[in-house]
Amino acid sequence: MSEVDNTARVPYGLIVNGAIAVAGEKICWIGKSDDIPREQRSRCPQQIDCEGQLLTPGLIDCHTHLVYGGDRVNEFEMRLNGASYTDISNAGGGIVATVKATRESTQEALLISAKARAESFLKEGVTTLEIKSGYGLDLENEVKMLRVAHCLADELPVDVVTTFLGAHTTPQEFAGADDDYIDYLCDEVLPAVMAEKLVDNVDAFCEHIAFSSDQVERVFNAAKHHGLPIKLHAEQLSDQKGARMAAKMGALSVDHIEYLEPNDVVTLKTHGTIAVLLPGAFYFLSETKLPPIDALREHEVPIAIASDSNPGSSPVSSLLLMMNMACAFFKLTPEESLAGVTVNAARALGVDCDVGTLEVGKIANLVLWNLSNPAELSYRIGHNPCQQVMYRGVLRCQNSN
Ligand code: DI6
Ligand code: FE
Repeated sequence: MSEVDNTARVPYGLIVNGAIAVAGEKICWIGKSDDIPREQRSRCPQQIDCEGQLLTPGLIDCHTHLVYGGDRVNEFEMRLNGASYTDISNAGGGIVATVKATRESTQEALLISAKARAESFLKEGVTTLEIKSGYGLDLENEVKMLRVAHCLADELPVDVVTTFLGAHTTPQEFAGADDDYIDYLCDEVLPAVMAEKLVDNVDAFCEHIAFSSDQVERVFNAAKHHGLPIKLHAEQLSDQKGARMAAKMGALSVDHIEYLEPNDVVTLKTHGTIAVLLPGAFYFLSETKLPPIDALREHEVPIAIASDSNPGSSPVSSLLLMMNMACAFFKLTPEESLAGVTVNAARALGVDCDVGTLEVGKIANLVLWNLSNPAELSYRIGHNPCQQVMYRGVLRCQNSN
């Protein structure tokens, strides 16, 4: 997908018989292979014949909870025996169960399990992963989770964007004192993770089982005080008007949004907020309420798609599967689906200056697929056509690909 010529919209921005030149870690030329200037050709010591196959930007998963201890397979069974996600959460399971397991895990153990999950995404051409905290919920354990996310970036050929999600739910030691917990996050935890340079963005869970719009607003004001961009888990289970509040505060994205009223979509457009759809959670929680897709299209709100990879509501390790589910459940077109894990995912993370499209000056994160029609990326289920990945101008070796 390269920059699209405004005069004639080309589906997927596809260049047929295209070529791309890379210098260092950046793209330095892109166009028709017949047009490649001689000096560009001679500048490239290595030439790769892609044999007419599809080349896309590296995929971006802009919403994951990849670092956590334990699993929640028992809750999966409970739900299939009649309990709801909200019942389990209210009975002390749900997010707090994973908080307990995460607090009991060492940094090393968390790294091993998160690395295995990350590798599944990398095998499918993911070159940027967002990773949230939010299963520590105290200073020591939020720091531990964020350090693991940074270790993943050091150990794997992937860019990691970290998001502080201290306001995921109220931990047991603050039970009945949600506002005190919000004070603690704003006054102690956020300044400390900032001082250690561990966070890029701040997120929160605005829901009846988590925090009110007013409480989230306090966290967002603290984030702004530190100059951090904000995003929100909004309208996943009910309409709390969180998305509207977040957009007005300039949020990069609002995520889930099944219960967002179509009338509120215009606020996203006005403030440049991206809609992030999470079909894995929709599917795994047997949700039936669809996000307001028609209104998003009507107001031209960019749509991103992500895995929400987490043990409770979306135990997913495949972004290609999310592309298929976005088409199957939300009726996105395969073109919208690919934009959802590339250009719009980059916007949802505020990294679109560097990645998300194939353009001169952007980082050379490229995926070569064993197919020629881009719609096939969304079409097959459980099939991985990823053939080769270039990360920051360097070919990933086959076994870490
Ligand atoms: N919404 C989600 O889908 C995840 N967090 C959130 O706020 C699920 C978290 C979990 O169930 O562990
Ligand atoms: Fe989430």
